[in-house]
Amino acid sequence: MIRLPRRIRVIGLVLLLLFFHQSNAFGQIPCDINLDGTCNCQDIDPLNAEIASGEMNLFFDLDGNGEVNFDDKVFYFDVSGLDLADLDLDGQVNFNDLNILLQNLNSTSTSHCSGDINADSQINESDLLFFLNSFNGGILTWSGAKNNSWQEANNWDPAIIPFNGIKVVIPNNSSNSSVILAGNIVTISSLLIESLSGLTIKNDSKLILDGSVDLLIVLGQFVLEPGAELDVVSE
Ligand SMILES: [Ca+2]
Ligand SMILES: [Ca+2]
Ligand SMILES: [Ca+2]
Ligand SMILES: [Ca+2]
Repeated sequence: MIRLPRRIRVIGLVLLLLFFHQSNAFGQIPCDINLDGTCNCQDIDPLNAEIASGEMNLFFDLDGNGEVNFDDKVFYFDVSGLDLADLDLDGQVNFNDLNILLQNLNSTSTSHCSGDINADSQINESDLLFFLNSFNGGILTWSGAKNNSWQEANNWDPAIIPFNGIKVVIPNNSSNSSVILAGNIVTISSLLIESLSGLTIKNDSKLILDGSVDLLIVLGQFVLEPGAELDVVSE
């Protein structure tokens, strides 16, 4: 686990305490925990690592509730005016951040700037879902740029195969608008098929809709081949 030198931690703690009692104690840059004059992952990653470790070094109890957990990271980003989905900390949530996350997907890291948004030392679909929810409401839209296969990332915008928690839209203005789901069991949050588009679930496949609102809206074609399965799980 990464730990700051004790002197810096003590100074940082004093300034954090001051900050919570006097809102401008950090001057123009409230996110600079290690006091090197800039705000970056050298400030955030020790917090990320502490949350992931499950330890309770109260230096990192930024919201002062006696526990160190993800809420403290949320608090840090809140007081710093940053977005949790802003991986490169440039003040914007955009494709640069998404590309960082996709490059590091399915790896082990405690770095926020590599993509561990939820501070559990893994960069995985949980972080990707968190990112997409902030980026575009957690929606993947069919483009059909390559062919008609659901399981081809390049048929989606952004180019990610839909996964659990994602809202899927198959719009009218797409290529290869007769989408085929074959050879897979897929769970998503909701599905919208617009009027000139269609989806066929092949006989070896299953689509599970597990969400809370607008789970299934079909304005176009929706074909379940004999043996194909559709499960609708309403929360
Ligand atoms: Ca700093
Ligand atoms: Ca806390
Ligand atoms: Ca950014
Ligand atoms: Ca993570």
